[in-house]
Amino acid sequence: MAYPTANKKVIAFVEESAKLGCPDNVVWIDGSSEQLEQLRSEACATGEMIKLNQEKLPGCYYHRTAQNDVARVEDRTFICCREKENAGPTNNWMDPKEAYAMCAEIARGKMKGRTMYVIPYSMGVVGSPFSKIGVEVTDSIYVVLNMAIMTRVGNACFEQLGPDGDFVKGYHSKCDIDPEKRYIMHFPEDDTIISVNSGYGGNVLLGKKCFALRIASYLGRKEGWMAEHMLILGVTYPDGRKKYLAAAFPSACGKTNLAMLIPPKHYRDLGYKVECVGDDIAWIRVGEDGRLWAVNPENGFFGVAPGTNEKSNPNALAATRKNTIFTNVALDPSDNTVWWEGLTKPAPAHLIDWLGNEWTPDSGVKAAHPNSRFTAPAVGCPCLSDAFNSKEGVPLDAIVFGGRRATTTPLCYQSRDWDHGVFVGSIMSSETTAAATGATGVLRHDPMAMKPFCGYDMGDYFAHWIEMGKKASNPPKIFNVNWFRQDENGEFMWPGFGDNMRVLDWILKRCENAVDARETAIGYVPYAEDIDLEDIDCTKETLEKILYVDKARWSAEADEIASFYKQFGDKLPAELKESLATLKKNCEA
Ligand code: SAT
Ligand code: MN
Repeated sequence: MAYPTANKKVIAFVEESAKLGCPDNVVWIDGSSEQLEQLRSEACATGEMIKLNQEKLPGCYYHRTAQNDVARVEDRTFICCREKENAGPTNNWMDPKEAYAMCAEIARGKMKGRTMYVIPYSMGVVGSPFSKIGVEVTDSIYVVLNMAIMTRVGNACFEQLGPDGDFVKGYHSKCDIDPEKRYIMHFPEDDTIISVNSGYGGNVLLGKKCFALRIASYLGRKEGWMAEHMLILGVTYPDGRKKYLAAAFPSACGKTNLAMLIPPKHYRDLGYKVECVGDDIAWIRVGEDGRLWAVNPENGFFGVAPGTNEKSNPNALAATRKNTIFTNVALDPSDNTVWWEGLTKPAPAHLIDWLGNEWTPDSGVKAAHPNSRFTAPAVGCPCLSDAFNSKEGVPLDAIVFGGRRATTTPLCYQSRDWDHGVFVGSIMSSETTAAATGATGVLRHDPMAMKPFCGYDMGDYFAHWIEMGKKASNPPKIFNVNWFRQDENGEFMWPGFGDNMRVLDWILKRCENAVDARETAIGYVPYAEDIDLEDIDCTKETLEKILYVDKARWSAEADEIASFYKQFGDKLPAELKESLATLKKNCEA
């Protein structure tokens, strides 16, 4: 057949893949709207997708995954580098030879009776020096249509690649959606990803976590840049100045909400605006000016649906009203639209739940899966930044880390300097969420929110962070936030959402030395009077409580960190050891 590319490596990869999977046909995705529309009709004809009410939700579709396939599977995700040691203590490892052989055995012939689609895609604006090309083969139309939202798909990627360019290879096959044979395998030394027996987002949209974080973090270390699990947002001031920050939070901790935040009314009245550059992933480089510059390599949002509503995140909600794919939410059969917990109150009287069962508010189960998702094109977001398509990205003033912590970690604090900031990121811990399989609400260490996504030894990753600070003559300031403090009754003490603007405001003021801070055992903490409390549902007394640094708790935390750090052995940078010793000493003083 005639191929849409002369790139021999692409052709060889596709031919090998077809030999393994034995599909009935091979279809090359060209990125045209006609081809995608054809695939949508096909998916609707087979029941893989349902067309939603096209008046209320134009271009929107609905999909259910298998019941056993609703989240990332961290225990079945592997880094397959030649030396086990290079995967580090926080990753599952398998020998690449063994992993290739095992996957081939699992995947062999599993595309029989199916079509194999070849998706050329770009992470980042096609033609930007930041961008990288991938080719994913898959036997799932759902994957094609999601990739066409989340990445820049089509023949322009082949033009960019040229006859000899390298790309990240991704092989995905649903196989039998057998959870016992589900594997998400990364071969960073070969720029290769293999995903078998899943049809769920983070396991199968290989441009996202697999490429843009696991493979890219490995490439970043080799090539001197960073791939991070971070949103990127811009704040425009009343005088027109713009400032940008990147923020790392674990999955399902509100990155999309923060990235699309609407400031409180009195900020808006003054002319403050927040714009979204990205909600999940940042690729960061040192610019000629010595600052760190960030791009969002994605082209859409794969956001958590439950809790998204007109109040919590009107921008995300607006983005989902057009050309969106909904996965595992509930269907409202009265008008063929979608619903999820928190969308409206009260809940509709009758729905079809994410499992396809009749549902009423008395059913005693959730109508939408807690990790149900929307896949929405970035262009549909009303607060999308002008810089979204910028080839250079945006310069960062601040980097923010944050987790879900009921106690101990204050609302906000600033690190003393870059190296201490790396420490602050490395000691992040957070309560687990429904974004990954396993128990939720369990406190675990999640350095830089990268525990599930770092493609190499995390000790080396910390060292790479320290190194990046040395390479940047004017690096961003580093902060930590915690929106999730709870009182004795388990009630959240900080209202969060748009009110987080008040904390961002303090952070950006600190970046220009425009506000004082209190030096504490853990770093610089805001004075309560410097956090704007106009028209907020939070008293100064409560604010003081959540800004308080409890040395006894932090001393215990330091011991905990010491035992967490042990696993990194010699790879733990001296700078982090020093910061830990300082923390311990400060807590005893
Ligand atoms: O499922 S994804 O990995 O794409 C989303 C997430 O868990 O952050
Ligand atoms: Mn994420």
